[in-house]
Amino acid sequence: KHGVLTRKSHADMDGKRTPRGRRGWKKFYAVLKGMILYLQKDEYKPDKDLSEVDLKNAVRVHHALATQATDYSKRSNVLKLKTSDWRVFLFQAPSEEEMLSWIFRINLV
Ligand code: I3P
Repeated sequence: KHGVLTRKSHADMDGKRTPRGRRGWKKFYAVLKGMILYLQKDEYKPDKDLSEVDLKNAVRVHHALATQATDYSKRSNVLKLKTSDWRVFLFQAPSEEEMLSWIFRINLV
């Protein structure tokens, strides 16, 4: 699955709150491949190698939990992703349908 997702980092590894200055929203082109959610700056191109930044932004979604971010009301169509190393991300999808589809696909991994 792939598509545009806008990310906010809420907690870093071990659940520590992401500090101010790194809590902003950032738009990515997301690709879910195997157990990894790749977050790339540009649209996915099959024959292009991932940059160092792309690799740093990639999130392992094995044993992660995706839910609707019902406690976050500033934006719509936002899902919350908790990873197995206790990071927390919010991802805004372009529509409710897309948000539900991402939640379903991430939780299948
Ligand atoms: C954050 C940025 C986010 C905001 C966050 C700020 O600043 O303005 O948009 O979250 O508020 O800390 P920075 O880019 O300097 O990290 P919201 O859009 O959800 O308000 P927060 O600290 O209350 O999460």
